[in-house]
Amino acid sequence: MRYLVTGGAGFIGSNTVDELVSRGHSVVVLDDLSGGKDDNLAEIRNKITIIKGSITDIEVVRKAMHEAEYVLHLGARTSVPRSVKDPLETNRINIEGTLNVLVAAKEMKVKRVVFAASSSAYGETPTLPKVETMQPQPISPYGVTKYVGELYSQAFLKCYGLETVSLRYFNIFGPRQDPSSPYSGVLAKFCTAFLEDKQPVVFGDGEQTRDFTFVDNAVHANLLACEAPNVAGKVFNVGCGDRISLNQVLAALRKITGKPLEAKYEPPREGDIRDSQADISEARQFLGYDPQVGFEEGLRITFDWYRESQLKSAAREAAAKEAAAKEATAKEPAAKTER
Ligand code: UD2
Repeated sequence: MRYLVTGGAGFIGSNTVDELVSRGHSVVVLDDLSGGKDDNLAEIRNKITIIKGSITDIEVVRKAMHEAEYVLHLGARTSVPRSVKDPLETNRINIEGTLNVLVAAKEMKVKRVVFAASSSAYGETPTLPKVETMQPQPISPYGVTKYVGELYSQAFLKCYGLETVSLRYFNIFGPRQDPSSPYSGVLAKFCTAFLEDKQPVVFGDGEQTRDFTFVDNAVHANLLACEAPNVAGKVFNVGCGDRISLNQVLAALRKITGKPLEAKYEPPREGDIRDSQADISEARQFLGYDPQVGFEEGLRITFDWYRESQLKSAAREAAAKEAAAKEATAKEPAAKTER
């Protein structure tokens, strides 16, 4: 099978591409590397086609989609606070970009588009857990764009017969989630804070809760959503069905690392939701989805991954310094002779 993965060099995208490749599929990645990294695909670069370009350019999207049977549309501008700061940019990438993907998919008659939707669509609806039949009430520009993506996906099924499935991811975390931006996901931030013995920053009182979901579960759902029968036009929650507070996350990290780090508490962020928890019965029933890795195990794997990657980059830096020093010494006699 041939898959196009938009945002395939990103966090969830590259983990999905790894799995597709390991199952022997042919994969094209479309990514403008604004959030994604070439490095995320380093180990499989020779096995896939990478097109550097943006989903906001429909010609690029058409080219990338050539002969694709399935499209996993994961390319997006993530982050609630970033969308609050720059709603136009989030709108352009998440709504116009999604529309381009859908238009191209309709033209190319792809079998199905799986759209990366978000739990942020629910907004501050008071009921927990969140069920897909609840009326979405997004409270941030980001949440609005993700919900509009679902609506467009459903409209394309109705108007053009294009099969689409939307997956509302609930706070996905794991290896390759970028910790370096002020807009990075909280678990990436917390893990690296513990590694570097820095105080983790908590926005609010830390009692807000999320259904933190390890990335393998999202990958598992992505692949199921491509092939499950009778799901066109549907929306599914992808989470674990649990609710964990930031203070509980910090306690778990203290346990894993043995470090008694205390958090620094700052005012809550605009657009933030208080609580989030998925009801995953629909995904279980229609997709055959079942969370593969629980929160604590996922957190351990993730923390170990950040530690390993820090060690690797320190080793790379040391090797580069050594090489530079050797080169300088090798040039020295020549420089002396010239004088
Ligand atoms: C939203 C979506 C999520 C995904 C994501 C993409 C919800 C419930 N979830 O995640 O499914 O689409 O957007 O970006 O809408 N925080 C800190 N310290 C930090 C960073 C964050 O305390 O250093 C807090 C933050 O204020 C929030 C919580 O941690 O209360 C989670 O923040 P996040 O940015 O990791 O994810 P969130 O929930 O906005």
